[in-house]
Amino acid sequence: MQATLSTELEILTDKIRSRTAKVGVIGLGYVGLPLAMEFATAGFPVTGIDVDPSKVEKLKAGRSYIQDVPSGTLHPFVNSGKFRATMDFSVIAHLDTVNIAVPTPLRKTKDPDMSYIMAAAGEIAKYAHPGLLVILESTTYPGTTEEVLLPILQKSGMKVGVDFFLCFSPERVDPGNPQYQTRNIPKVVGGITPACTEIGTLFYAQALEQVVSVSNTSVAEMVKLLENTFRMINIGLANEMAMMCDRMGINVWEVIDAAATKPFGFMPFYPGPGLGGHCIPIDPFYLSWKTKQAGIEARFIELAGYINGQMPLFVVDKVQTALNKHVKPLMGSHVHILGVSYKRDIDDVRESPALDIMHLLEKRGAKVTYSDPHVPSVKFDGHRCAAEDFASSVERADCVVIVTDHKAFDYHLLVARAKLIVDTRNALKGFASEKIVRL
Ligand code: SAJ
Repeated sequence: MQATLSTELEILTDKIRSRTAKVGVIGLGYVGLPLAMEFATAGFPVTGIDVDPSKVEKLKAGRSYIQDVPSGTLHPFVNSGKFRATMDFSVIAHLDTVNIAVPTPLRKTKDPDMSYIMAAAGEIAKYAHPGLLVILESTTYPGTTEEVLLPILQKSGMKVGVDFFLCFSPERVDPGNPQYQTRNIPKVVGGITPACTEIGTLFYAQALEQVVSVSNTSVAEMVKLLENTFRMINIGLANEMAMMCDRMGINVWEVIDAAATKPFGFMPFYPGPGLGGHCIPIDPFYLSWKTKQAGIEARFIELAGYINGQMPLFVVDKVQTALNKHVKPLMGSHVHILGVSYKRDIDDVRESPALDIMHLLEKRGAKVTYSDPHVPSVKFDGHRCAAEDFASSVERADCVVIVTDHKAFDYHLLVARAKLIVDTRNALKGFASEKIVRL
C-alpha cells in the first residue's frame, strides 16, 4: 500500500513544482553562490546567507566576487528581488529549503574541522519548522548528515521524513571550468529517508540538468570522497613514477604521454611539485579519519598523502643538484619561482606546494623571489612577499623554477633569458636546451 505522503511532504512538493518554494543557501562561496543563481534562474525566490559582511554587502550591490558568477548575471536578480543576501539566519523561519555550502577544512592534526557545519546546523535548528528541506553540500566524512546534523535538527521534536526533510548532496563545482558548471554537472543526492531522497531529487530537478538519486546520505557522502580520493591517489602514483624515472634517467612525461595513447583502461595523471587546493589534499583525510574510527587503516590514502607531501622536498633537491652542476651552492643563490597558485590560471594559493618550496629554499639559504600574474602578493613564513617582474627576474636569477605553469608566462623569453630552469610541470615540453632540468 502506497505510504500516505505526509501533509508537509505534499505541501513542499507543490511549492517546489510551482517554483514558489523559498530557497535558502548558507555559504555564498564558489559552491553556494552559483547554486543560488541556478535556483534564481529557475524562478525560485532565493535568499543567500553568509557570515562575511563584505560578501553580503557586495552581493546587495549586485557585485559578484565569484569567477563563475558574472555580476551581469547577479545584478538583475538582486534588482528584481529574486535574490537577496543577508547575514540574518532568522530568515530560515520563512524559508522552505536550505542548502549548506560551508567550508570543511582539516585541522593541523589532519582531523576534520566540523565547526562551520555545526555553526550552520545550530542556526538552522533555531529556526527550523515543519516542511523545511535541509541539504548539506559540504564535503565531509560518511555519516556526518545522519550522526551530526540529524540529532541537532531533531531536537525540535520534528520527525525526519515526515515533518522535515534532510539530504546530502556532494558539491562538484570545478571553479573556472568552461565546460562544466553547476547546471550541467550531474547532481548526486541521498536522503535520510526515501521521502527525503524523493523531495531532494525533485528540488534539484527544477534547476539542474541531471539528478542522480542514491539510497541514503552516507552513500552520497562517500561518492564525493571516492571521486577525490581516486584523484589524489593517482596523482600520488604519478609522483612516485616521477621519482622512479628520475632515479633511472627516464623521461616520465614521455612515458605518461605514450601510456595515454591507450584508448581504454588508462587515465593520465601527471607528476608535479606537490598537491595543492582545498579539495584534493583535504577530502581523502575526511575518509581516512572516519575509517580509522571504524578500525580500518586507509593505507592508500596515507601512502599517497606521504608521497605527495614529499614532492616539494624532491623539487628543492633537484634545484640544489642543478645549481651544483653549475658550480653554485644553493646557499646565497637567487632562485626565482614561476607561479605560486595551486594550479594553473587561477589565483588560489590554498595548500599551494609553491609555499612549501619557497620555505624550504629559504631554509637552505637561497634568496627567493616569485612571479605570478594571478597572485600580486603572497604571505608565507609570516612575511608578505610581492610578485616581481617576470622578464627581469628570470634574467637575474641563478635558477628559475616553474612551479605553476600559467598560460600567461612567456616561455620563449624564459628559455632565451634564463641561466638555468627547473621545470616541475613539463611546461617546456616543446623546448630542448641544456639549461632545462625536468621533473
Ligand atoms: N595535480 C597534479 N597532477 C595531476 C592533477 C592535479 O599534480 O595530474 C595537482 C594540481 O596541480 C593541484 C592539485 O593536484 O595542485 C589539485 O588539482 P585538481 O586538478 O584536482 O584541482 P582542484 O583541487 O580544483 O580539484 C577540483 C575537484 N573538484 C571538486 O572537488 C568538486 C576535483 O574533483 C576535480 O577533478 C578537479 O577540480 C578538476 O578536475 O579540475
